[in-house]
Amino acid sequence: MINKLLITGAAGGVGTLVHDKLTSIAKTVRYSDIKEPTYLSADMEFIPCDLSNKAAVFSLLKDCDAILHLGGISTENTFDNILQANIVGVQNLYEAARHHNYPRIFLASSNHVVGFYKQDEWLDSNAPHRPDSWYGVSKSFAEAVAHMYYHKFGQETAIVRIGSCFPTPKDHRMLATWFSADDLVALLKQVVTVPKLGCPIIYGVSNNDCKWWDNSPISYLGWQAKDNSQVFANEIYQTVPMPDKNDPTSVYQGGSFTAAPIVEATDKSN
Ligand code: NAI
Ligand code: 15L
Repeated sequence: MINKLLITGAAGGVGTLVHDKLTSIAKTVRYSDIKEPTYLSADMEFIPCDLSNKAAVFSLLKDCDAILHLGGISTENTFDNILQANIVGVQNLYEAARHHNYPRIFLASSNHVVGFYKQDEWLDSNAPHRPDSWYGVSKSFAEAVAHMYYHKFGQETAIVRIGSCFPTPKDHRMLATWFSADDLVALLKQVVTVPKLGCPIIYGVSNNDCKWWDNSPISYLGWQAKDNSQVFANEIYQTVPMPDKNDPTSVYQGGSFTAAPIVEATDKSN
C-alpha cells in the first residue's frame, strides 16, 4: 500500500465512480479538480487546482507517491480549451512529477487516440495513432509526453486508453468498450505496486465478450479484467435502437467522435 495517492479530475464521472474504492491502495488520498466533488466530506483532503496553472500543479504534487490523472476535458471541445486543460495541463503535470521525484502516474488516455480504426480491427499497443478529434489528438500528445519522460528520466507511467468507463454501458458500441470501475481500480492497484512498471500502453476495457483490444503485452502486471458487459446486453438490445450499419457508431472504434465537427470558439480570436 502506498502512502498518498493524488487524483486529478476527482469531481468528474470516473473520479466519482472510484473515489470510495481506493482504501486498499493508499493510506491517504488527495482529491483535486477545478470544482468540488459532490461526495466531498470534511475528512477528505481536497485541493482545488487548474491544471493549466503551473505553480498550482507544482504545489499539488508535493508528497504524493502516485497519481491517478483523470483531470482535463473529456470530450470534443474548442482547440483552445483542450490546449489549456489537456496539453498545457499534461506538460505541467510531468514537469511537477520530475520536480517531486517521479511519482508513478496512471494516465487516463482514451480509445479516441485510435478512434479511426474500424470495429472489425484487432489492435494492440503497436497500432499507429489514428485520433478522431482534437480531444484524441490531445491524448496522443499526453502519451508522447509519458514516453519522453520515461526514456529521458525513467518516469514510470501506465498509459491507459480507457474505452467507456461508466456505471453501465450506454449503447451497443459500449458493449465492446465498457470498462468497469472495479476493473479500473484493480488495474490502478497493480500499477502503483508492481515492482517494475515501465511505460506500457494498456487498453482500459473489461473482459467483455466482444472487444477490439489486445492487452496480452501487459500480462506482466498481473492484472486481468474481470467484469463483462454481457450482463447488460439484453437491456441494451431492448432499450437502445440498433444503429444503422453505416453509422459511425457502428463503423469506427471511436464511434460518434469520428463524425464530431470541429468546435468553433465563440471568441474568434481563439
Ligand atoms: P469528466 O469530464 O467527467 O471529468 C473530468 C474532470 O476534469 C472534471 O471534473 C473537470 O472539472 C476536470 N477538469 C477539466 N479541466 C480541468 C482543468 N483545467 N484543471 C483541473 N481539472 C479540470 O471525465 P471522466 O469521464 O471522469 O474521465 C476522466 C478521465 O478519463 C478524462 O481524462 C477522460 O479524458 C478520460 N477518459 C474517460 C473515459 C470515460 O469513458 N469516462 C473514456 C476515455 C478516457
Ligand atoms: C472518452 O474518451 C470520453 O471521455 C467518454 O466521455 C466517452 O465518450 C468514451 O471516450 C467513449 O468512447 O465511450
